[in-house]
Amino acid sequence: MDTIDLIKKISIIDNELVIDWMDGSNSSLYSFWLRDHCQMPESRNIDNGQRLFSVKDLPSDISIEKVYKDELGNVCVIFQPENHLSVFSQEWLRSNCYDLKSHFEDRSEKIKKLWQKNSFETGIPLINYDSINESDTKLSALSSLRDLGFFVITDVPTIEGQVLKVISKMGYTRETNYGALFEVRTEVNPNNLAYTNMGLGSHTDNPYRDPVPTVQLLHCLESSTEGGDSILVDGFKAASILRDENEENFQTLTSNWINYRFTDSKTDLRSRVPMIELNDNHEIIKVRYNNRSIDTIKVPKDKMRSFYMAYRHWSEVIERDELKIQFKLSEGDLLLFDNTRVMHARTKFSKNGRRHLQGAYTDLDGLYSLLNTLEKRSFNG
Ligand code: NM2
Ligand code: OGA
Ligand code: ZN
Repeated sequence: MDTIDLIKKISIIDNELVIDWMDGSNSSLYSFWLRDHCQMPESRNIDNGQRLFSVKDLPSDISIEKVYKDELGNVCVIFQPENHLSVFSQEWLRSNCYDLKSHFEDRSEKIKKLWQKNSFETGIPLINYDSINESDTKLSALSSLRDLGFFVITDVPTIEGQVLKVISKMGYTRETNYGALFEVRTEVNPNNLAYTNMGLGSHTDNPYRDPVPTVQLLHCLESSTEGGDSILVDGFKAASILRDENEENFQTLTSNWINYRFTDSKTDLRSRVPMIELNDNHEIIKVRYNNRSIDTIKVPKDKMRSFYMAYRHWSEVIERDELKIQFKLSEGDLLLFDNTRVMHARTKFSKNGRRHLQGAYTDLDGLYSLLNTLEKRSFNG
């Protein structure tokens, strides 16, 4: 046998496959789960690995009749009443068993490196445009996106539309009513306060759109005004501070959903979502907040007072100086951030001089897919 034996003993107890691992741990795998995860060619397409049956096609009274190791060390299981043979490699069982390995998770606060102002004493994550096509650069940039929620690309050619070229190197553009790309500069009669010289408080973009664009890019083409600094706040860190300071306020914002809305002459976008969203383990997975776009607040009458207490507390936490990193984008800088986690803001800027950013949206699914692929490749050498 050329593979390392990971399993000391296998047995069947109470319709579960019980594995005593060499390292002293144990697993107990339910018959139905095991049959459903059969890896044989009649259960999975050989080429793409996709499952060929529905769980309803399995008999409801599945049991494990027999289990043994073959000469290669694979675990062979006979299921009744189908008399079905499934062969599992030991490695597959070890990396998939549900009692030792937790579920895949890339959105939760649990797997992120939460940060605040003093977390970046050695600088923020920067990538140079010249190396953007290299796998190692993409891997480290996208790891920063997953772990910290943002990175900055420097020396991006200051050519109109370049932000879309950057997206095309990593994923797909998320087109919206603002266009495939949007011009962030002072306009006459703007449909959005982003298109003025006003300062903007900490916010996430488009909370009135469901699903929200999950990644935002801002590419600086011109920057000669006074002010107009960029500010970032880790929304997950802010939400965790809210929870530490007042758990009830935190609960209030996760459980009372509100409406956001954006309207102009051609558009009426509406959503009903929580400001802070949790997963099934009560971990923070998403923040949505833009004070400019909150529609009439309608929460149950008996919740209104506590809602306002929590909402006010939250709006104060996200503006704390100790949470903010502040920097000025120079011409050629491109800021990319997770719009479900990192809140952004800007300081007001002078009317003299010019400030022109081109913005666009993309989504985390495509970027994380590339990251997962690059990680697998670098892991396998
Ligand atoms: N812009 C820049 O989500 C928002 O309304 C913020 C978005 C107009 C695409 C501004
Ligand atoms: C935006 C925005 C920030 C800036 O366009 O969504 O928040 O720096 N702009 O102008
Ligand atoms: Zn914005």
